[in-house]
Amino acid sequence: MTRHLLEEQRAGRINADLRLLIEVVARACKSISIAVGKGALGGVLGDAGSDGEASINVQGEAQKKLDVLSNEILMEANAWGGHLAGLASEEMDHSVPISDAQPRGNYLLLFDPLDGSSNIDVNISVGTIFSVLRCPDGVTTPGDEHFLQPGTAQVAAGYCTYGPSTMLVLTIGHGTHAFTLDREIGSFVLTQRGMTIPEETREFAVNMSNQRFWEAPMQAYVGDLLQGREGPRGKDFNMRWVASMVADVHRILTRGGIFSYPLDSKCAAKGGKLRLMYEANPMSLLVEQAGGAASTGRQRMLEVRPTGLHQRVPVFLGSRAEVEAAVRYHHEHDSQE
Ligand code: P6P
Repeated sequence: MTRHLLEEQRAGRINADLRLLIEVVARACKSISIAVGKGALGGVLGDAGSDGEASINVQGEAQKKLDVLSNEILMEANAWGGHLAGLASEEMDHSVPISDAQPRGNYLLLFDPLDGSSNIDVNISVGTIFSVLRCPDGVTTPGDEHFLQPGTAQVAAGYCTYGPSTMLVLTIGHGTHAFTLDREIGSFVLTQRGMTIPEETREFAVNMSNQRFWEAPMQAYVGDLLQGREGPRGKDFNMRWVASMVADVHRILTRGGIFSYPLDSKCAAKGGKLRLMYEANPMSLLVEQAGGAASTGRQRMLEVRPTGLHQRVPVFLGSRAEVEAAVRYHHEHDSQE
């Protein structure tokens, strides 16, 4: 990965500070991979909290021990990196500015330290998602408001998936590339340059148990998928749902598909289920850089104007033609209202 990033730096597509920041995050992901890989042997499975009291995060979700540990690993790795002005995490109510005692840089790092963590205890792939923004000029102690930049402002985005192999998938705005962790030498090795999502797909990823709660356009869209070749889409579809966004998105980046977590009546009041700043935006940049598309169903994801650090949005992303089809169902529905 170091060689790849140095080549990007020589080509003028990245500066040393951002290169070194990405390398700090990658090293933290290696540490998380080791902790996740120990499973029950590491004494870090199960819920966080003590005396039988669950630890609840800002999302109102029970934290897993590995959620807390992963967050600590990323915080500690970046505290003395010297490339950041501030950090924000799914696991923390507010962003944290780099203190005066620590070296400061010009970037803002946002992350979901361990997404899909409900899958940890059943040994299913989980992952770390991260997004990098520039700290606004003249701001030395950034607050939450300085993180509220649209996805188009990201200078880098990536995830690390802790699966059968540990893979880090990264974009700095010039394609999406995959690196596989060689555990014997402890380095991420470039294993796929220029990931490309097929334009068309026959595979969709959604949690079907929410079907009765979906909005009408989503009901119509998925209903037509399920009719297969006898229906208006004229072809049969397959379904996958890991319930770990990193695993589902990695499959789509690798072989195509559409991933959706739409609005439903359970989460509509919150704006959706998935978080914009450190789930939807980084994943959307990776997908667009691989030739795919990403939308809320009603607008391009990367153009959403953030209003809150933990803001939630509906998500459609993946094979461009299929995302456009899903968006058409929403536009046709809305235009008839
Ligand atoms: P559900 C994991 O908690 C997560 O945030 C994403 O990784 C995943 O895609 C989604 O929620 C799964 O949600 O409702 O199917 O459990």
